[in-house]
Amino acid sequence: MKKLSYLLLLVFLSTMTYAQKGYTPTNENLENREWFLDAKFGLFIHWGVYSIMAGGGDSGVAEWIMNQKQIPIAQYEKLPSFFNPTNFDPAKWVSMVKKAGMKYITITSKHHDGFAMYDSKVSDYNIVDQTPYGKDILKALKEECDKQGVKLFFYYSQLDWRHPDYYPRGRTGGDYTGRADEGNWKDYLDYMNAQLTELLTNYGEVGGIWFDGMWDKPDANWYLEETYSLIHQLQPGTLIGSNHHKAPYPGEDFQMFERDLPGENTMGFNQTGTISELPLEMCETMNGCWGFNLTDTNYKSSKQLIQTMVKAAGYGANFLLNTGPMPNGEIQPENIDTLMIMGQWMEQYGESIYGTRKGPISPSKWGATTQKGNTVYVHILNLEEETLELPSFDQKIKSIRFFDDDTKVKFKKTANGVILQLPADKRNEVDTILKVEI
Ligand code: H79
Repeated sequence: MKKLSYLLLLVFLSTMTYAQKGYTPTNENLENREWFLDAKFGLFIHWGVYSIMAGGGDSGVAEWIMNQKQIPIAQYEKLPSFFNPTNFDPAKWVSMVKKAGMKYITITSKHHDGFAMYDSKVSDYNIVDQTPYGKDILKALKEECDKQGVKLFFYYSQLDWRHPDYYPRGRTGGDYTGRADEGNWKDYLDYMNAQLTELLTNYGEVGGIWFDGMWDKPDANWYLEETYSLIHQLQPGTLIGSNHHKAPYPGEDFQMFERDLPGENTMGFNQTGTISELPLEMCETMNGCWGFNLTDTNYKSSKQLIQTMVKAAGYGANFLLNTGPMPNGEIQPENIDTLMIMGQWMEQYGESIYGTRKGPISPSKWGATTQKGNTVYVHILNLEEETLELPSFDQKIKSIRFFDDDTKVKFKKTANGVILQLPADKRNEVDTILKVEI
């Protein structure tokens, strides 16, 4: 009887626990969170067999092409045999990342199409078994990252348009895929956990796991408890984040925002207004696509991207900027140009971004603030007037100087704070940075 009630309790607990309850991050994990907070700038990489399609002439299509063009699995499966990125040079990629001032890379290990970009033993639907290239690009990239001191995170899609056991189906990957109307959800989760185990066992230290796709089946039981504790058991230091567009669940180590600054919802799917106390990250595209698209030339300017990065830093959030490498293994030249400009900016102004935390004044239309110790950096991004009134800080202001030439900023105390004099000839087109000592 006792045994039965214990069993019932276990069953009850396993259906009720939705995430890693009572999760206490290890010291190593907390240290990695601090590292993450300091790092501020990373490269997101969306690369898969969809890259070959290059959007198919549709500027709004890339890694979603299978679903958007309703390509059955039986046809989509032909793609891997065309994937042969002979110009892939991980040393070049990582050097570019370093020159851009980025501290980490997050790369797609498996996207929604279910194709593994690494040597997976639990599924032969992977780059080693199915492509003429035949090599594990994650392994090569990780080796180079280790050499050059860049951390590597793995994106992993929980959603899968190909696996038969991803059933009942979610909002996407429907009948067109050609799968039978049956499947065992727990078997799918076992498969996913087995792939995650490979990623956390065969590639040395993994910076983090970047989950995506839970929104496809928002009401399913994802048994996050099992997945999150598995990951933290394998590598306690690995940071878990999930792009479920909701407030973080226990077991997650950072919170992410897709193509929106924290708290904003211009995309329509970042429904949660909750900004948690966890480290934050915003991801953004350089044009309108994540994967490589041949016709989407709607590139954001380096000025726009720098300003978004600065605003993200004003929220304390990292900026994870995406590129979709071409099927030949090279990074799009337009993206390299942008990254090099951002890298030059970071070389000059990185002091006001790296290692900072959000500043005393929340980001608003005119700009943002960041802080490191007794220095507050005021970033003026968008201001026509030659004066700016700042609310008073908690601490007394000792001095205010222009970052660019170290000259003093004239300011007047008011009832509410200070009014700064910002003459036009002292202004910087991208970001006028003031160094405030408190
Ligand atoms: O990997 C990139 C994208 O492929 C993936 N996340 C980034 C990092 C991504 N997939 N979808 N989205 C981003 C946008 C989400 C749209 C949604 Fe919906 C709106 C999900 C739920 C509501 C569209 C409509 C999909 C389901 C219903």
